[in-house]
Amino acid sequence: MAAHGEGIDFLKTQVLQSLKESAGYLSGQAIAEKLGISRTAIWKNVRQLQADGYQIEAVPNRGYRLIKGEDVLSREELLLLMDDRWIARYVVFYAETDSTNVRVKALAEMGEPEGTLVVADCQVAGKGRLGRWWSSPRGTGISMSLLLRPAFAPRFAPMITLVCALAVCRAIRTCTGLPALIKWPNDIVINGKKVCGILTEMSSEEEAISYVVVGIGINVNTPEFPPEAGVTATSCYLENGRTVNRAWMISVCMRELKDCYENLLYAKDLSGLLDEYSQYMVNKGKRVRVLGTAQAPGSAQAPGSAQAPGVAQAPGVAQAPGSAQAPGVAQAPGSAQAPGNAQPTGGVQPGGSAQDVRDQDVQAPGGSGELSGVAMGVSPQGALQVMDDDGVLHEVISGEVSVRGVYGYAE
Ligand code: BT5
Repeated sequence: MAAHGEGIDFLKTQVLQSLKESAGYLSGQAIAEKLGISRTAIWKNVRQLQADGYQIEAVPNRGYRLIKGEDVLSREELLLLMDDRWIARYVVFYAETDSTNVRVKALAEMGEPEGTLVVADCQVAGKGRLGRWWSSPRGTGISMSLLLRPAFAPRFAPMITLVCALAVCRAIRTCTGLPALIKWPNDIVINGKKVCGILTEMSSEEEAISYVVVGIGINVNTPEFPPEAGVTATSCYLENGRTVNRAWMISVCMRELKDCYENLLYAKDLSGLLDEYSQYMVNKGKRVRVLGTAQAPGSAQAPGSAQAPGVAQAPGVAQAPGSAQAPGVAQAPGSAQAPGNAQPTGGVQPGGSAQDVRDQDVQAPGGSGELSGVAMGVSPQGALQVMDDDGVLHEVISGEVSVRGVYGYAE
């Protein structure tokens, strides 16, 4: 079986489904007859489900009963919820892995199809942008990466990060009722704190995309964060005190992502999604400080030429000198395109360093590569539109945005 077949156990999925459909106890005999297998096989599968974390009562003469309301993340749980023809059609699940982005890149290199989804209950080397890390403790959050193979030029790929953010924003709102907002380009925030980060990596040659990996980390039921995550991290649970079934939230994310991504594929820009995106922009109408921008005053962007930030070049891809890496997207220091050594490149940092500037509440000095002004919205190509204090409109095509009042800092 191909890599996406790892751990496939249709019987286990069917046993789980039978238990989920039953309001009360279900006898081993009844399940055995329904599925056409022996009672011993049923017992073995129930044992495996229990080992996966499901609480299943086994009472003599009555049968099995699944205790509902728990949040077990398993491949079977995901398969029961995914029914699309392409998105998440193949699901690989890890109880623990290094990074789901690393796993998807390996699958992409093996030729796995668009829509392949890797989900992990825990990441031990979760990646943020620019070599930063991402906290993904066991049993609490969503760590997932989706393989895409869009048939458009590499310069369009960064818009995928934006449509993905919109999809996740919708999904969090649907599943929790919380007022999730988008912090252009990569983050989702709730009440001023970061609940989700997105890491998009691309492998391309000349004018063709080989693949794009969209990595999404959502803090769902996380009760607390390590101090290193900073005061800016939050989870859905911390915001409303309720736990959410992560498999369900993943399935809603996939449904919304499919909708947004197909919209992008059709339009080749964000025009069909801009109104909604603007409505959810936490930065809109607020002062932003943009560091390390590559932008032309007066928005001198040729249509279709904007390179939005947040897409890193995936490993093992020969880079023609001066070709595929678009302006405004810097290669992090020491990231010499060695296979297996991709460096995320979220934007050009002053001096080439990968400093995390988000917590600073500082007015931009307005020097080279820095811009201070009011975020007006996003262009159809995904660039952040910033009006400076002289009334000049800039289209920011790369960099990181620091917004006053966001991440828990008072206005
Ligand atoms: C991001 O980077 O926000 C992108 C995070 C992407 C994570 C997903 S999980 C699935 C897939 N597999 C991976 O290996 N990665 C992707 P960035 O904007 O650079 O933010 C990273 C910074 O956020 C860190 O330096 C910490 O300060 C902080 N941080 C770490 N873990 C956090 C968490 N769980 N929640 C909020 N902030 C966190």
